Amino acid sequence: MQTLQSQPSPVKLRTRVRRVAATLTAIFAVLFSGPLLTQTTSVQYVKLEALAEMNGNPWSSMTEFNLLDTGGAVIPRTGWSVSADSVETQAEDGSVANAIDGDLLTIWHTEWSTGSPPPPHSFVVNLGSPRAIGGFKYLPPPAGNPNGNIASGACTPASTA
Ligand SMILES: [Ca+2]
Repeated sequence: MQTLQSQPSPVKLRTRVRRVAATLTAIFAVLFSGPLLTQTTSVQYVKLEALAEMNGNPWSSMTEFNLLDTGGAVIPRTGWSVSADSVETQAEDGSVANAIDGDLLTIWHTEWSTGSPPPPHSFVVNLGSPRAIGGFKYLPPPAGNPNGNIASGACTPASTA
């Protein structure tokens, strides 16, 4: 009787990818996260502005984006809407909503197949209603394809989308 035990099922592979991604989350979240540059009591819109990519490419991308409350806890993303200055829609699904879907296998990516607009790139969150924000966490694209990994930028309250 043959056995295929050495062949991981797609489900197992997906779980492994998620474990690796979760580990990377802990590492990279430290590299680019922090308090909002301008402290305010309550904001409805927050803008992440990407100024440079780690390899000098014109793109920006991210796997997940979170905001923290003033105690450092992750704020639930229920009711959020997000927008960006550029989104790749032709060669891959680089939808901006991919950055807040909780899926480590989906990313927001700026346009690259029919043009590559240069930075700065902006990613704006509308929280739906004002609330106190203490910081943010940026999860870059998976290590296997670091295109768009934001090397420098700023996260600030924004007045509108
Ligand atoms: Ca995602």
